[in-house]
Amino acid sequence: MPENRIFANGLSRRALLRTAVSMPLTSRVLTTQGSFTTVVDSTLDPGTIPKYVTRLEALPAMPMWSSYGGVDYYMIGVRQFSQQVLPSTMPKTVVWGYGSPRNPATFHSPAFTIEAQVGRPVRVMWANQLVDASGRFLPHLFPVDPTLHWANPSGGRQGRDSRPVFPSTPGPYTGPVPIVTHLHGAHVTEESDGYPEAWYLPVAWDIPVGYATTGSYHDRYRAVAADRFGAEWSPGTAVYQYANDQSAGTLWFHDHTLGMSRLNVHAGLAGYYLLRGGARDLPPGVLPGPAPGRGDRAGIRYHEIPLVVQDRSFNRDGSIFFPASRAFTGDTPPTGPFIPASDVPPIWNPDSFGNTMVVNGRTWPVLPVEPRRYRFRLLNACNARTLMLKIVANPLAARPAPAALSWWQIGADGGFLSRPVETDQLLCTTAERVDVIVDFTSVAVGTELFLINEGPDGPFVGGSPGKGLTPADPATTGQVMKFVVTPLSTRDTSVPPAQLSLPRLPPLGPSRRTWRISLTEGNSTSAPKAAVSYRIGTVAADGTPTPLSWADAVTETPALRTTETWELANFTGEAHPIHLHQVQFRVTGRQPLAGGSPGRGPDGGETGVKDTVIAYPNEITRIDARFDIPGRYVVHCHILDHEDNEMMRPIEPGG
Ligand SMILES: [Cu+2]
Repeated sequence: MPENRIFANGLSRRALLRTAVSMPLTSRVLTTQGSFTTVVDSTLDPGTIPKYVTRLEALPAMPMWSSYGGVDYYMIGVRQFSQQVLPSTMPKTVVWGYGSPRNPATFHSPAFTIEAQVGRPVRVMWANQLVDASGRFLPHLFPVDPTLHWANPSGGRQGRDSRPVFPSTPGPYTGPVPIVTHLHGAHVTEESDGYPEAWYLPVAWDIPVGYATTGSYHDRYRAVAADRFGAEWSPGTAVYQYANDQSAGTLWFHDHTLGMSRLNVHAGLAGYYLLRGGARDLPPGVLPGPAPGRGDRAGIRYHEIPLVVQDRSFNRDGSIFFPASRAFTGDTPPTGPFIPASDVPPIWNPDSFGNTMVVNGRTWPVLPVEPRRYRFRLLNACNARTLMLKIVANPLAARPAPAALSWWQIGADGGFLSRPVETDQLLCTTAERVDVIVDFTSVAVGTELFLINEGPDGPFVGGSPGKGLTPADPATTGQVMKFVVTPLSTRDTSVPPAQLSLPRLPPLGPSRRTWRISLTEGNSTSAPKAAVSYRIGTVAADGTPTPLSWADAVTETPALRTTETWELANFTGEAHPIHLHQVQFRVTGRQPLAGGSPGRGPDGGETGVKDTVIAYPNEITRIDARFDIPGRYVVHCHILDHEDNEMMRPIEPGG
């Protein structure tokens, strides 16, 4: 059976490497009774999905609830609904998304964009509305592994936010779903940061007796919010306030519930939060625009467009596929033993890769563009996939494909770079944002160009296409979207990117101390090549890693208003995108773990402020960060499958 055929039907390439080539098109799923059953594979062959038949959804601005006293107020619900993610000739997809309850048409996955201004606080009531029409809770769309250290509402107030103990291998958790929302990249006080243990269930009349309805930190932060900005948190909600006292940048929000983020985000809980204005933005008109704004009339032509890129696999009924058993990865015996008979979680898998590319909630969309400059805000919102993005004339060209147009990167994560960087290929791993200009000015009307992906169909270990890296399947995940050049409607008055002068980046000052962080993989004692967790820990004086767990005491207490270095020593075989909350940091360089090399400075796209950085295998990645708000925050890997299984640690700035 050809590789692509197997890959096309929902099995990851990693799984392929570890399973017999004669594997039938069936998969084994764990039933709710905890036993295995073999079912006919129901996944949709991505080769049967027509590409470039659906127009890109530009993602409108999220409507505001009200605005007074210098604060913008939003009420944002989380709901379940159907969306035409696949082309309109195919079934709709049940997703979760954010929206304004006053207008059900605003619910979308990914969310409509929150447009915020520097210096003007935004207050959001985040409401968990995952209930059906009769007020019953909705179970998760995907199988929830209850053996991780996770929110665990069924543990009650004593057992919530724990790793529960089971007498026999459990099936998936099917109870009410907790949510908690994190604004990624925000300079924010702790009660509004979306701490993983500050989750809450929806208000539903059938919540089982004895369940915890909130996480361990919810009550304490409710009191802090009431004290700090007078917000009342009613059941099923949390009210967060974002000061927006940071540079203009490309932020995004997503779910952060302990041990469930991979599932809640995969179901659709992600959206953009664009922060504009202030001293570190460019005057209006310099960059291509406009972007979608609140209350726009229909028919406006946008020249700044957010692009949220995600990989997904679908079932033939249009639903999103997510593995129901560790057998999916194929690195353990398919029938176990699993926890408690071994140390292998029965449902969690080490990395989730989809076989279909989705942009702004549509598979392989097409965007008509004029012969002018466009500003794109790119976000990799995949669970685990690293993207290498290129604009080419032939999407099926042999990899590495020749670029037809270059990217002009002007910003990353939390703000602008020190100068525009021209490049053929953008490397963008999970949670990273890239702010780019593409100049279509000289492209003939009628030309078709393609956004392709040359990143791997599996864990990223470094390298580039043709140099130690096998690019994604050119027929499926190797393609992302299409541009079609249409006649110019109005003159382009934006500044050509080569002539742009970007806002100056103030220096952070010298580093006063170093936090040495280790990244490690925990392997099973029964299946030695199988990862059963990923860890963030410390580094001992002799350079060896000390892996720690979410449950261990805080070991990093950065000083306030002081620049300090974080060394991320990666002892695993794959790259991990490491994210620090509260701060925008500077990448200062990388060095082999073994030493003996002078190392290298940051990549061209890392010369601005960042909140997520790629830590390559067998290297130490160095960043400088300056915290200035005391409280409890987290540092974690943004491969969501890792984050959910121990690759996250609490930190206490000022502690
Ligand atoms: Cu990781």
